[in-house]
Amino acid sequence: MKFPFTASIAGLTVFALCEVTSGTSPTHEPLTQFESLGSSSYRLDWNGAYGWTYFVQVSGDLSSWSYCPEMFYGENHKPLELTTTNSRVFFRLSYVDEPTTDPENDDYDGDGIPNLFEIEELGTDPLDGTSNGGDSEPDGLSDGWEIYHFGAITAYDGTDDPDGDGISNADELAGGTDPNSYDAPPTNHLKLVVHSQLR
Ligand SMILES: [Ca+2]
Ligand SMILES: [Ca+2]
Ligand SMILES: [Ca+2]
Ligand SMILES: [Ca+2]
Repeated sequence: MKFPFTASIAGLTVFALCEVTSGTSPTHEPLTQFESLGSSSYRLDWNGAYGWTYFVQVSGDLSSWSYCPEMFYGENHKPLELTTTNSRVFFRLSYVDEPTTDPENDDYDGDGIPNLFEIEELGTDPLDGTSNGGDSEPDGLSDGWEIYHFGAITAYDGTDDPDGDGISNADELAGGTDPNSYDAPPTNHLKLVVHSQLR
């Protein structure tokens, strides 16, 4: 569901779209407010909800969108202030209504890369698991996952096991475990039952 609004400010036409891209409470879409701060600076604000996470995307043509490298969280979030010289600006506000207390380190799209790292370091989509930087080597590990964990895409391959826990990097990625931290293998308890017979 979308509800766009427009405003003309000093010859600059600014559009804002509020679009629901995730969540299960479409009846509680945040009411957006938009204002000019002068000198091509703008403030976007909305009515947030406790425990919810918000992402803001910006576009100049409604075709190419970029995430603002900042996370917004809860009812007392900080409004977004933006300066631009573009003749037209569009905003898209997305929210996730799954309650969380650690939105920056959560991984909403399940690609193994935390939300904040996606928007701040990689420029990938934190709400799209296929947006992970690709696999340019290729070694079965997404570039984004490798950069997050190893700082480079050439440090290790999918079959390597730098933490020595017997779980390859490819399996750590698939299982959502940390490739730099020893994960104890599952313990198989062998139960020995001895039957004796009294004569
Ligand atoms: Ca992610
Ligand atoms: Ca992603
Ligand atoms: Ca490992
Ligand atoms: Ca591990």
